[in-house]
Amino acid sequence: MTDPNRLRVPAAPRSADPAASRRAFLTGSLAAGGALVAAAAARASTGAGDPAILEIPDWTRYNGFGVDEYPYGVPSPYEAHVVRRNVPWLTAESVSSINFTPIHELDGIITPNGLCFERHHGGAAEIDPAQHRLMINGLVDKPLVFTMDDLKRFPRENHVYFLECAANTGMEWRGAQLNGAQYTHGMIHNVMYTGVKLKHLLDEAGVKTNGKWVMPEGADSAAMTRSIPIEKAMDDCLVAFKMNGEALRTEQGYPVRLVVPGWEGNMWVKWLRRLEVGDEPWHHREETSKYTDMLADGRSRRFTWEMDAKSVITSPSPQAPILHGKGPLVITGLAWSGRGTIPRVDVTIDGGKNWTEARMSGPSLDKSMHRFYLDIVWDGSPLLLQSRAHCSTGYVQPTKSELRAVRGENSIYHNNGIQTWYVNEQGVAENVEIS
Ligand SMILES: Nc1nc2c(c(=O)[nH]1)N[C@H]1C(S)=C(S)[C@@H](COP(=O)(O)O)O[C@H]1N2
Ligand SMILES: [Mo]
Repeated sequence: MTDPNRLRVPAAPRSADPAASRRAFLTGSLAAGGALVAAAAARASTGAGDPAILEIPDWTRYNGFGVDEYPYGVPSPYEAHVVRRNVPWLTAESVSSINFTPIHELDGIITPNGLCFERHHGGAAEIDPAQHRLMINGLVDKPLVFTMDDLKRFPRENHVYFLECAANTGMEWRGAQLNGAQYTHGMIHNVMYTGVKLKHLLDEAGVKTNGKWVMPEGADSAAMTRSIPIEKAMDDCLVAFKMNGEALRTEQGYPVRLVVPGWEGNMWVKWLRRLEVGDEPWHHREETSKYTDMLADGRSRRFTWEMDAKSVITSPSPQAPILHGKGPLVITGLAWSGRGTIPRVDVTIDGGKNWTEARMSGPSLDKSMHRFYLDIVWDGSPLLLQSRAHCSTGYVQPTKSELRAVRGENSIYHNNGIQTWYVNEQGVAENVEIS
């Protein structure tokens, strides 16, 4: 374990929003933070004498802001700390970098668009949709070029899928590293996509019998390319233009991205401009070799595209300590599998001596995140928290040592081992490893 304070989250930045600063009378309580929350919870049990209930607050005395203050709504200024965060020392520059979804602050299964982690190799391209085209060429009967309007005339579908970068949890291969679920497990998001089945577009072009691979290419400066077997392309891949009902965000590939359900994020080419059909994959392309898992003997695993079942407790966790002391405690987390659904998650509070089946809540969708809860009464003694996902295929999430026994220590990608958080008597949590 490296210095647990290294990634301690800075205090919530004040809102830069002018409407909020006009209401400067609010800022006194804005700065209060966690201590106040804890105090308020303690008072709730006794009730009497709480000024917050006895006195009329300012927001009740005066009108709030009018309907046109925010033509596009933004979160409450009190939620200003709930943002994507970067780990500056991980990458050299922000255009070829990664940030992380604040999963420790979220609930349910849907990631809000503005909080979806970003991974770009050449920055986020800003594309005029009217000028954008998608071409299908290579081993097809009839090469085609689609405008965005053309794409929107094909039958559409809606699906909720998680996208996980293969490098998610990659820093944890050799031992506990980063102190927060956002950093250890935040290279993931889960949104509802609206798009057209890739199969419809390929059928329109007519794939020749020797067309075995589809090679998507992005319009960004990285011109990212990957190779996808034709079976997957014809199965459930989508050419998507909406996320959670609205247009894709620029950083998620506006105006159109490829969705490759259950498979590693690298294949989900953003700013999609071309799909070349070929008879063999683009092995020589840099990105294909980069995302290869190294085994202990130096050999590499090839074609490891599916994301195996995985889970993490999002709260309590290092960035989401227990602030209210002993008593009722909601333990919650996320589980997902690139091969199906998650019918069951087990949770332990004693480092694996006893496991309890968690309560699943919310939709259980194929290749989507699942939400689980374990509601306990905390006696204030230290906890060793772990969660273990069961995939609908029967596969069970392995421990980190089980994973290392098979994969060695030289990997970065596809780390789906069981995560442990140690919570002390004060409710402070940290990233540890116990097996
Ligand atoms: N065109 C293009 N597509 C891309 C990338 C890129 O750099 N350029 N990064 C890939 C990687 S490695 C991942 S993990 C996902 C990240 O998607 P997100 O930014 O929506 O989280 O996009 C993939 N698609
Ligand atoms: Mo990635």
